[in-house]
Amino acid sequence: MKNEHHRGFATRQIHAGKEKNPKGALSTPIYQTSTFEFDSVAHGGACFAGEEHGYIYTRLGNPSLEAVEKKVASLEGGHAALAAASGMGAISTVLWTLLSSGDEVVADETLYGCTFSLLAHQFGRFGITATFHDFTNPDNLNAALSEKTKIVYFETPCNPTLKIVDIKAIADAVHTYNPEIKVIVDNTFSSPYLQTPLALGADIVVHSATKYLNGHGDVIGGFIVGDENLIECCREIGVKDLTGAALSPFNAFLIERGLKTLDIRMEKHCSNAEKLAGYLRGHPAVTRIYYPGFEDFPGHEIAKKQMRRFGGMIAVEFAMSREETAAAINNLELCTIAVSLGDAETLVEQPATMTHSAYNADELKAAGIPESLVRISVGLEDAEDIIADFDRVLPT
Ligand code: LCS
Repeated sequence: MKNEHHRGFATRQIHAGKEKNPKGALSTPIYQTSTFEFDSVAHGGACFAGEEHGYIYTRLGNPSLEAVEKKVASLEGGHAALAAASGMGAISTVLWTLLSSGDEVVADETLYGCTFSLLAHQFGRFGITATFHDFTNPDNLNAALSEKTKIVYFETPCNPTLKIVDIKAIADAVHTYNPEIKVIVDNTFSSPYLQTPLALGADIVVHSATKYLNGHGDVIGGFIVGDENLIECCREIGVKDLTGAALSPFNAFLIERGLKTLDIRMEKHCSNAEKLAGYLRGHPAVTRIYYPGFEDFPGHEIAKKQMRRFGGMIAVEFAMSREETAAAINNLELCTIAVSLGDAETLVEQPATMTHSAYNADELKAAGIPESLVRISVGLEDAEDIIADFDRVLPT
């Protein structure tokens, strides 16, 4: 797209990354191929001589992936992006690419369960340590950094408590301590429509594209966004040799299609969440509600500063036992009990037993995740119908 940097978000979500197709196809075709034809075998060390467009093998690159990579890079305001087979594929690819034995990761303590498990329970086997802290207090971060620190890692809003971390404050503090440390932000809960961490000083953004980016609950995918050097390393070392976590061309097509409506979907997710949160706040069965849009939510002012709106996620504690809560949730008819988030359907889950079951009881406590917490990914249905579903099952 010409003059891409001057175009608005909606224009870029539709047009960025798209190449003029030689056959005139409007949408990027699905290049469903594992390998690419060479004109001749390489000679004299000049490998890749046959593939004039630079495509060799889909694990290393493919036109369907390239189109969606360019779109995501544009939306996040990054130089380049790399598609991965899942959010965990993206996260493990960037971490394995950047870390060596003896290095240290300093992470926020509230993370998606599998990210936490990778850092807390798996990396130790390879001589990489991770320490976990509450990044809402900058003193915790400053005390944790050391000469071994290579990566500072966090989400905001955090999964599942919606805790808000100040991206600019953390990036500034880390880079003042040592500009070589890479600050990685998982932007899954916001999507680039609501928040762009690179513009606030982060070095790298990771995504589970399974969620809002694709938005239709039919794909597992992920992205890494950063400078060209980093993305090339992640491609040529990370995906190629370490993880092999390449996205399939068909899933690249679906994500590219989903992204064309990201802004209008996010607006509706945000509006519906606002309405549901407002209803739940006034309900006698609710004891605590976690929603960054409320003025009395810790981090509300930071969210206002760094996010366009407050997102489509809510978490709730009820004035009921864990069993009573489960019984009420099990009676929902419209809303679906399921992990994942960011889909058209409203999804309800219990982190302690589902998405965050990798945390043990002490780790849940340290991360501020109550065992009875219920997380709601507010969908795109009519808000009145979502509210009516909860109203029917909650005791008054
Ligand atoms: N980062 C965040 C913030 C996530 O919420 C997830 C998945 C991932 C990374 C990993 O992405 P995946 O490999 O699944 O594409 N979160 C999930 C959740 O909350 N429910 O189910 C999956």
